[in-house]
Amino acid sequence: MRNSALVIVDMQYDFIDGSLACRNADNAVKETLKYIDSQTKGQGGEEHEILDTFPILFTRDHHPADHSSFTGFGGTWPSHCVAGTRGGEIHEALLPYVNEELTFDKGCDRTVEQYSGFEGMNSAGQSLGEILELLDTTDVYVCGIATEFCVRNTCEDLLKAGFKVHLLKDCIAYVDHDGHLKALKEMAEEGIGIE
Ligand code: VGL
Ligand code: ZN
Repeated sequence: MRNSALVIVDMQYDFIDGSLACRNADNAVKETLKYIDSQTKGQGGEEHEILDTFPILFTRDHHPADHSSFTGFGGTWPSHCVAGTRGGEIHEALLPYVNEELTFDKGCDRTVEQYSGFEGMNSAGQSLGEILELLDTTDVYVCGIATEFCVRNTCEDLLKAGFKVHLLKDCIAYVDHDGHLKALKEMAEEGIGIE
């Protein structure tokens, strides 16, 4: 039997309308909501029922204010997704689907830039990969921000761990359009389904 789950990568305000606003971000949020609806139709919208049949997991970029990826602290990115700020919050339209146990933070250590959500941790210290295994997941659907960085690294780690990975191409946002297309092409060559 196939068991599917959805992983929503870094759909946080700094990547949508904040310091690192990405292209197609508003549209990606809308398309993600449509996708969730299409997968959960007929379930009455009850959160627990949705979670039973189609778990939705979230990753968050979650940095301290002096993170080493920020300009001013040795890095190249503007300050973004600082823990406790609006920029670090998940878009409000998605909040009905957010569940603490299924929310995984990464980039928390100031010395490490962690693009992949795979090793992100929930508040109980469990990783995304660990929880997907506990859920007997075979197929992981991925959407979020940004194609070239966190989405790509998360997809590649999922693939390496043995999951079948399906990237929802209408539900992703990106830093650069050419970079996005190049990343999609390379991911397809690696065996990630672009759907
Ligand atoms: C990301 C740049 C810096 C991402 C995170 O989520 O793709 N990009 N930190
Ligand atoms: Zn970051």
